[in-house]
Amino acid sequence: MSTARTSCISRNSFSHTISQYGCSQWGIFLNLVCRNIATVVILVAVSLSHAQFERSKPDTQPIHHPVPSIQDTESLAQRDARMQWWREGRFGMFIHWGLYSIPAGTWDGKQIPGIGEWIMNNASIPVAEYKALAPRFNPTSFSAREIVALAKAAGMKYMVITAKHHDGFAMFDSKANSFNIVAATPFKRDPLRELAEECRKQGMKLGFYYSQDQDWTAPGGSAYKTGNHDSASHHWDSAQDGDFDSYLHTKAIPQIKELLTQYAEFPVVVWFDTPTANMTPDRAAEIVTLLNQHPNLIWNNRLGGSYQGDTETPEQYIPPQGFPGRDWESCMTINATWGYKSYDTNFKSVETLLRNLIDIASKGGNYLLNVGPDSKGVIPAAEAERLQQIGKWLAVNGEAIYDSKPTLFGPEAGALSPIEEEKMGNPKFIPSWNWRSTTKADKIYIEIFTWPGSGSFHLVKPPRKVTSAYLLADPTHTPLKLMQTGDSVNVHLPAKALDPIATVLVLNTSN
Ligand code: JFZ
Repeated sequence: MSTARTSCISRNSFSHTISQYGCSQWGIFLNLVCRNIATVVILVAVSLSHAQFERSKPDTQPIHHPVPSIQDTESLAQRDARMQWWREGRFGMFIHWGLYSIPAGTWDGKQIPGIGEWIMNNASIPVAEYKALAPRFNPTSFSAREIVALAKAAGMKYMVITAKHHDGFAMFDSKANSFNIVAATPFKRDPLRELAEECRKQGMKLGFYYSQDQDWTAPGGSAYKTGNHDSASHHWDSAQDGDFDSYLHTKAIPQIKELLTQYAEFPVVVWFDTPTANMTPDRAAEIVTLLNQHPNLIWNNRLGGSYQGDTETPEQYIPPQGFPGRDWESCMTINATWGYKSYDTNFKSVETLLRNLIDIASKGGNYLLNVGPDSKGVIPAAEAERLQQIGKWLAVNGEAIYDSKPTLFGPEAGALSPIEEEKMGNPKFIPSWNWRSTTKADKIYIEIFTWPGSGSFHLVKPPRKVTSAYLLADPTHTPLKLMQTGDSVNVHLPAKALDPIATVLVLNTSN
């Protein structure tokens, strides 16, 4: 189902396995380079083949699918055209929003450990009790206009919202199943329709997350096992028992059809999740038949049934070397939960979030950063503030991120530890946070995190000829003094960084 270089969701077990990266030689090389040079000069760039960061046709073997998907049949040029906006966009907003924003991490007076949107499973809430949240859901402060405007201000180019999460509650107007926000709540509005309208107005792309396999309130829906739940069905309430095919045919497939047809040009992305053994190739093929009717659609690698989709979806981590030959998107929380938890104030700093974005861009991936609106429909202020700050940086420096190509170097990202190991026994990747690099046809960008005390940035054997240099945050783009000696280049820098988090050095280059 997955190759050595793809992350895979293990079937029916709540453990996310990251398989080997197949890069031990690269790692040894990194180690040698870093140990010998980093001690002498902190900011040294060593040229390295950048082929490992480039995106191209998947390097995986074609798999026989009951129904060929768009990825199986299209040409490389068609794929490039289909993926273009997504590759250029680089930065998206993930929105986890649903009934779980009401308990917000607390059930029966007890704080329930784990991610907020899993509360029904983690607290073994009976179906009837969970469904009773719907009449209490009235998020009257929800403003699609404000949320889309926030995403824009953050410099995000697309958003993906939970249309239905594992709890089975549809956040849209569904005729196929009445457990939805229009039919079962006093709110009666369709947030997906409102978001679609605003995205259209404000020039934002919109995608839908849909939990196609796990559904904890529909009879026959799957569940991952937690706690003492039934060892075969993983259910904790007999109301969950039933036939998976009838769940698929009466709820999931009809709802996916609704999502694909009710919102005009949207969704442009469908984000599936947590396939279990129930999602056989034949069942997944029924969904693929629907997806194939929307030839511009982009969908992820979590459908199941051996379909690999368009995008790898590393969750809560940045793959040290990206995913060679694959498009990929790191999805990450802004605190420690996806769905709102009232007491999770473990917010990442703007510095961490921006470094993540830059790190991901330098490795050729996208960053899908999550927000969790509360039960009134409002994105917590601590989250909104951070997004605004990221947007301020991008307003100045976005040129280095959007539509950029990965680094032409490589070792600046860090190295595999010669001693420390991951859980799986592979050498642990130790990131380095001095700088990253992104690339365009005639420019190399160096995003500098650690401002060199030496007063200059030193490049050994730059992969292209450097003709001039300036700082992106300098409004006049005043040329910086260049010193070329032998096969190295020294760029004179001002004494102080222009931005406390990342100052972008632009090198004009010719081949
Ligand atoms: C999944 C969801 O379960 C989660 O609620 C959230 O939507 C996230 C973006 O995607 O996260 C997972 C998926 C698989 C595992 C853990 C979390 N796993 O296999 O351990």
